[in-house]
Amino acid sequence: MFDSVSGLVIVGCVLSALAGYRYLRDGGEEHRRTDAARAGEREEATPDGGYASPVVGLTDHGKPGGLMRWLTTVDHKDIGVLYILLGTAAGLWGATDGMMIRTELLTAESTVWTVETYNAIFTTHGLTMLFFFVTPVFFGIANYFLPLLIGADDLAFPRINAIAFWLLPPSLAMVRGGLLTDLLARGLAPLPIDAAALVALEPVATGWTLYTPLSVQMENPQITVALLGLHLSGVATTMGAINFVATIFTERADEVGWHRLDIFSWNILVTSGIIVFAFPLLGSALLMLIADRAFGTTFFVEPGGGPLLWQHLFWFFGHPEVYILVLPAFGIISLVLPKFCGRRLFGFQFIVYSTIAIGVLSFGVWAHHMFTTGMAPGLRASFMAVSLAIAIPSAVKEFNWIATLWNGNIRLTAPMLCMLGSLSTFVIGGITGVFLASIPVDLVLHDTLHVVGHFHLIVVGIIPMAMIAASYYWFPILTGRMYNRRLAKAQVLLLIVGTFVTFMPLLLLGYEGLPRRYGFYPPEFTPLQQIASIGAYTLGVGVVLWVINMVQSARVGPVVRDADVWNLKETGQFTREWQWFEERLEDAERRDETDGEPATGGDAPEKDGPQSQDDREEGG
Ligand code: HEM
Ligand SMILES: [Cu+2]
Repeated sequence: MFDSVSGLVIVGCVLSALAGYRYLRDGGEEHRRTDAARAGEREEATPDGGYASPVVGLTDHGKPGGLMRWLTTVDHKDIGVLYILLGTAAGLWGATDGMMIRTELLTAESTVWTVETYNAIFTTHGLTMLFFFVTPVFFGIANYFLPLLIGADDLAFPRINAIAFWLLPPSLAMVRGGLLTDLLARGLAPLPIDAAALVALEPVATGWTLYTPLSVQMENPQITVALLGLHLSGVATTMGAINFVATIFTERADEVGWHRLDIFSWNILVTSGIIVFAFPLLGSALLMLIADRAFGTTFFVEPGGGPLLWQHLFWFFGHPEVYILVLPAFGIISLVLPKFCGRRLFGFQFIVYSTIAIGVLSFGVWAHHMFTTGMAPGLRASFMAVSLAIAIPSAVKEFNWIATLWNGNIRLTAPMLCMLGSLSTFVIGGITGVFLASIPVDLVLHDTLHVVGHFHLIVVGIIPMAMIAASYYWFPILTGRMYNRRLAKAQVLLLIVGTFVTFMPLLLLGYEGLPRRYGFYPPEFTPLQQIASIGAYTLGVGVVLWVINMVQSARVGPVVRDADVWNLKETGQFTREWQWFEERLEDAERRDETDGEPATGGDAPEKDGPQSQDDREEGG
């Protein structure tokens, strides 16, 4: 059953990737013409980003067409789109796992999936979401927009950028093997090929934290494959991060000094810094774990280093990882929020400092995941102190965002609704973290659904929300068209309601003592569990509506002709990426005038074309 549902998802992902590819191919045609036109006009690369550089093969011009273009591209915008597509597909896959978890939890008994399958689903859910959804999508957004924001031609190392991306699909396949190999083995069944080795690979069921001794003792050979896949994804992520650091340090336009670096790029810089220190450590720990499994070493089992060594190494990576996930989202919030308040970000400098402080402190709190392991009380208390301290820079951000809203001229557009949703879930998600950081509370709540509620309020309430905000905010730049605003608002509201309805009950279930990671539970917990599942389905509907809006609007949404879609010029917030877009539109217009063709060959009816004033001042 697990296999067939997931099989359907895979088929769905492949089909949507194909549809996306076809769309990109057609859209790409148009972009290429624009860039070629521009390259003809201006030979030199200009500092406001994304221009064709004279080096053939590194940017837009001289690209092959069709599939070859996407397989061989080293252009930051193309790679950005690839990252976003892969990350989104992985996210939808991981979300399907989530729905499957919540479906099992509708009833107190283990009725829908077997216990083994349930263990596999929550494991692959976590691994897929963390390693293949969140960071790839943010890397995609950063790939596309960071060079535009800082006035760079491309990333510092375009080829490394491409390699870093292309390592991800194989690592995803390795981590999600078991399922994929099962499908492959079934496909091979009619042929005279021995697929026994493939059949032996079962989905990993260790939990995303891969705790030893379980992850060493379990025989399933797929675990080793998945560990290698995770290692590979770590290599890819580290390469990407080094590239962002190098780009921000060396590729900024002359006029973009450190004091003028935008807030999104600051967040990507700090995130990349954390990655550079955290991921190699995970990589080493993974290799040691593989050695324990494959060669009988005892790094993480008795009588060697023992299971606690794994926990220390894992969480030394694991806690910084949660900030690797969330800081880019904070960056998007800080960038987009002021645009719809008609005023500058309150306390820009403090937000930058708080981001750096989080980056540093995030390496000093890992043992708050291990308060119940019996470590020395003095040590435990110091981890508690640093964990409470890390809430301060987080709170600084929240207060600065609220201050930005204060007396602002708020426009309730879809991206702005995402911001308001994120700000509200962050209050609860963040404060539950502070409670958990105090030892006496954590001793009671550790390993209960309360912890799951805490981090999901943040990872679901903020991260996809920021991504979706970005998808709407920059939709005109990405597609040249406008999304369906009504559908967008409805969709965002569903997500906000869905987040609270799904994860608030988990906080309560945890208080009542229900442990995490079980597919069955005492019947008295049924009502709250069912509410949570209804919330999850609401989230699901919200996500499907988002996908529909994206695909449909990219195909037939009204064509954007005025780059100031959000009326940013009025408040002096028409930032670089929009200026770049404006030039691109002007170029297209000039080109069409000389060609004597209408401004767009798109299939949108003429009357939908120009942005009307009402459209722009929506909600204002
Ligand atoms: C405001 C600062 C925060 C504090 C003080 C804090 C504190 C904690 C503590 C003490 C735990 C361990 C609970 C336990 O297992 O008993 C925990 C778990 C967790 N937190 Fe936070 N947290 C904070 C913010 C965040 C953020 C921003 C994220 C995500 C972006 C996050 C994600 C997680 C995750 C994923 C886990 C659980 C990992 C697992 O066991 O599977 N936390 N947090
Ligand atoms: Cu932590």
